[in-house]
Amino acid sequence: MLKIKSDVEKKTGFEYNFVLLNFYESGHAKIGARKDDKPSLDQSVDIATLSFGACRDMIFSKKGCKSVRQALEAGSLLLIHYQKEWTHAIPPQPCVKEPRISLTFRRVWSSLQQSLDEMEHDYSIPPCERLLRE
Ligand SMILES: O=C(O)CCC(=O)C(=O)O
Ligand SMILES: [Mn+2]
Repeated sequence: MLKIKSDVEKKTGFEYNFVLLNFYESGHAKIGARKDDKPSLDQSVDIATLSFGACRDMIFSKKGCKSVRQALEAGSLLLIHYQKEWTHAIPPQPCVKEPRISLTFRRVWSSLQQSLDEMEHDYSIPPCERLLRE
């Protein structure tokens, strides 16, 4: 993981201190629209998303604008610069049968615990997974 982090930092020019792994078992797994605007995130550091496995689409949306669809292929690295009005989501794609993993590298200001608490809220991690982690 440290080697991947260092490669991502070389490519992007940012330094990261937090990584979130999302596992999408199939095209049925999705994440809803979000802004990644938690207070713990350093918004001056773009979030870098590295993709593995199945190609999935990310949809960028803003009120009054046409949505933008970006395919995230295996091995691709996407940089998301924080913008107040835009959200991003991974919609369901039931025809996709293969799993996908994404690593999103972030820079957080605050304590690891505070960042984890905020993300837990954002991702609605069920209590059993929370217990396993503790
Ligand atoms: O899985 C992805 O590619 C993106 C995940 C994401 O944007 C997030 O977890 O905030
Ligand atoms: Mn995100």
